[in-house]
Amino acid sequence: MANFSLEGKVALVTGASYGIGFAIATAYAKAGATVVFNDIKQELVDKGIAAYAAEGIKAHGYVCDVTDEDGVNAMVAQIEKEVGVIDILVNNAGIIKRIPMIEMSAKDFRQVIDIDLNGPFIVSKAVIPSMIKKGHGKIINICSMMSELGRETVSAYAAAKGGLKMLTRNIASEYGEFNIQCNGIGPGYIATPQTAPLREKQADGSRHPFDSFIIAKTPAARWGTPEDLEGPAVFLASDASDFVNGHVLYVDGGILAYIGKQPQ
Ligand code: NAP
Ligand code: GCO
Repeated sequence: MANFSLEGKVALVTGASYGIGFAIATAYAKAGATVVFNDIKQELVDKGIAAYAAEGIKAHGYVCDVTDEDGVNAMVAQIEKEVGVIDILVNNAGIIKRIPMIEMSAKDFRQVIDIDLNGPFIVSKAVIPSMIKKGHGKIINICSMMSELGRETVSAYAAAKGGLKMLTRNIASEYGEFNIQCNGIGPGYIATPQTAPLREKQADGSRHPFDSFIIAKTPAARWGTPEDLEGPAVFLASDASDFVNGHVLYVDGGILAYIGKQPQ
């Protein structure tokens, strides 16, 4: 029988004070892992530690910006010293800027690419050497619908998440021989702070037009929740997925399979 346990494993989930990262890290703790997370502000790390404690989880939190290579290397060294070698890495930290492309500054475009694509490169590069020495490792990159689809105003984000899909495949290709599996999770539209602007009630109390659009585009006819990602994330972090490599598992309620409900 496949082993879904994470007992004895150290899992680093980036940007996991709240949102999707928090849900994944919480699921990992419940599967037996020791949870480590980072965020860019001490106050958020402190809030995250308290939130994990409220779930009965003793999480290890570090202040670190995933785009700062020296800072990431120092954090990984500190984790290895204080907690243990990282067995599971989830590259979750990410931002989005919703600006029409021809109105977006190169600075804004670069910032999204830096956090959403360079960040996963930097953190993966920092943890792989110890995974090679240990003889196993799991890297899970949080991709997106925008790894496959475009839409207005998210050019930088789609470019980053499309690149992250290919970085996932390349890490899988380059390090599979060391028993390191690198896969992606592609969440659909999930109710978190990142998508709150797309779900805001209108002045007349009606749904945001984008909210209605997503309901029509999703066979499950609902937004996803961070909890919907827990099972897929545990699977990809566990020994049960040791022969799954270079795959992006879309957890989208069926959006990518569906043309969308005919407007009534
Ligand atoms: P979120 O609520 O905005 O949380 C993002 C987290 O990343 C925050 O804790 C944030 O910390 C952290 N972060 C941002 N920049 C960072 C940096 N430079 N270094 C370290 N941490 C950083 O987002 P979410 O909805 O949970 O999304 C998490 C991941 O899932 C992202 O990669 C996102 O692109 C992806 N995703 C989300 C959805 C969705 O519908 N929500 C769907 C598909 C994919 P601060 O608060 O300090 O900025
Ligand atoms: C957007 C949303 C999406 C989600 C997610 C979908 O503005 O279209 O923020 O990009 O965050 O990435 O998978």
